[in-house]
Amino acid sequence: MGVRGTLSGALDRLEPPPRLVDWSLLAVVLAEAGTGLVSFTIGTPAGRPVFWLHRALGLAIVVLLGWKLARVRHRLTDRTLWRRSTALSVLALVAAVGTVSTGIVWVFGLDVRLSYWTLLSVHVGFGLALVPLVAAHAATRFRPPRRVDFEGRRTAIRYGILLIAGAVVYRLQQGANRLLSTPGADRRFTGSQPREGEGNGAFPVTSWVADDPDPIDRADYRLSVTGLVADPREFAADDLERVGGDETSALLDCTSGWYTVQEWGGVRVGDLLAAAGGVAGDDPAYVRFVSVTGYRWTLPIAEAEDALLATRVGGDRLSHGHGAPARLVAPGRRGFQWVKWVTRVEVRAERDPAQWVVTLVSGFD
Ligand SMILES: Nc1nc2c(c(=O)[nH]1)N[C@H]1C(S)=C(S)[C@@H](COP(=O)(O)O)O[C@H]1N2
Ligand SMILES: [Mo]
Repeated sequence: MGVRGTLSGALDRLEPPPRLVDWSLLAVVLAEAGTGLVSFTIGTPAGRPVFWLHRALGLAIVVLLGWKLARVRHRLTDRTLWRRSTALSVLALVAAVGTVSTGIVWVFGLDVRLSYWTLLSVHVGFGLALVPLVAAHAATRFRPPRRVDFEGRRTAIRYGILLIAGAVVYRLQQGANRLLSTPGADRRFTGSQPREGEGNGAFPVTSWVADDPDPIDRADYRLSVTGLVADPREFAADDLERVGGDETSALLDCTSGWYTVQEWGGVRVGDLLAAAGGVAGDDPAYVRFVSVTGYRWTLPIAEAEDALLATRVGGDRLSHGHGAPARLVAPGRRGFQWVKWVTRVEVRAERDPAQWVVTLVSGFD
């Protein structure tokens, strides 16, 4: 028996009962959507396990899908077996193959750009389409699992082996990246690829969805610092440069899959608040940064005070695309939280759950 025979023999022995394969696929797809979305909020290495889990589960999908296709292939190839729900099955299959293949290619560091879309954004698009498709497919086709399907320990062992195999393949893949020096080798733990160089021209202008304001006239620009501060006031762009003079090197990591390290210049937010009389009033616990477009993000106050309201990057004034006259630099946070074109800094008592929606719809009129 050759290597192939051994491998397919091992896979056969691992294969759970059909109903379990189906429901596992649904469960893993949901877990992937969950870990994928959560991973977007992670910017520090403590969150690494989320990325590992996402990749290992992705490999589990490959194996589960292989078993499933081997079982149902004839329903697609034999026309007499086509039903109305077959179209849905095919769509779900297309989305699954699209998600998995873009994920795998991305891990090797290849990127195909379709205007604003990186391969990672295409992966996310397929993935988000996959969730309702698999759910609908499950509703039309899946049979409820039975007690016997679970086979107790046997199932647990099978799934344990699958997950371990996923982790091993993941390590081998990392080794392959290094060995072949694919562009995937110097990705960050978030999967993002580096953009080298200094200043405005060195990294892409990226908006989360549709934010694209007209350039702000420097002479007319006012930043208002309001809320729970002793002396709410407005700052002109030149005022900001006077209060400022801070420099910090910080890493911007965009969820569309790139990162850059830049030298940012501007005002430490703690100093900005001090220039507005300092925090005052009941329970100043958060600072909200609001863009001219309405896009906004809120940070806990201690973190906000150490963040930078940047007016410069790489020694030059920020370009319009990068958020001139002033943008938030929030080290350890993902790029979408680094609000550009900030016109209001507001100290408040509450967090701001609506920001999750606002960042998505901001810019759509
Ligand atoms: N007002 C506003 N700020 C924004 C965005 C946006 O769409 N609107 N996009 C965010 C995203 S997704 C990223 S990755 C960074 C990108 O910054 P850059 O365009 O300077 O590279 O800005 C963030 N700040
Ligand atoms: Mo981003």
